[in-house]
Amino acid sequence: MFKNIIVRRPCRQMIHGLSNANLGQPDFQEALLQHDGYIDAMKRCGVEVTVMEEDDRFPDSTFIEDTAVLAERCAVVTNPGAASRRGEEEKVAEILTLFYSDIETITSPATLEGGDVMRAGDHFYIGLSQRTNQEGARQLIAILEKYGYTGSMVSLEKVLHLKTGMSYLENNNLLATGEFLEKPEFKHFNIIPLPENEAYAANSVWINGTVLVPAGYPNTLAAIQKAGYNTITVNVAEYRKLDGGLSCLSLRF
Ligand code: CIR
Repeated sequence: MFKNIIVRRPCRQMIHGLSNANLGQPDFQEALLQHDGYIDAMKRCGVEVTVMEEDDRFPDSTFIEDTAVLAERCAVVTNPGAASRRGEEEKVAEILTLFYSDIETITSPATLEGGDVMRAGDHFYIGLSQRTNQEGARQLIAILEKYGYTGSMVSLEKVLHLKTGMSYLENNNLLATGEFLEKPEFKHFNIIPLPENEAYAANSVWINGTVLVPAGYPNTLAAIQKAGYNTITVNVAEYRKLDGGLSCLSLRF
């Protein structure tokens, strides 16, 4: 169960964030409203929400998930792989001292972004992507093992981050699409497959028994409900324009 969520308000510069989506520039005012909606949805799941102020130095800083990997027994501040995102993690590390006494860090030449880390029980899958290198995964696994967790690497072919294409919904249920439908390391999960035209919704988020699903993906919503979950739909269309999904917008612990 999660007790806390940390989010970071989008900054005006967000419209210049990194993107390969080809969906046009996000509308800042609309993005602020959608962020309000995201926070409300989180609160409905019974968590305490800490809202960090925006930081115009970093257009992508609202995608706070990439800056840390958090669990009950450890907190790890990452070293983002995208050059324009280096430094986002510093303010996050400060906030984390309110919640954790010891904070570990990923250090160069290692790079790692939290979007590449998917937890299932006490095991952490780490995607090797354009943003997370082998050394990043190696450092994270070594840290996790110190605290009694395990980790393994997953090769990625097409997606930005591991969780762009899959989400663990607890109870052995794994939402997956594309390249992840066939990977042998995930075969033991009960896979809820999503069609290519709803691939964006593979990034949904389990919070204390409820699954937050991006608005506009009816087949995904129905499949998650059929698997027995309460759901809340959240409109994050402006963030999709920057390749960001639901999970990217928060740290959950
Ligand atoms: C980026 O390319 O870094 C941002 N525009 C999107 C980050 C999305 N984060 C995530 O999937 N965890």
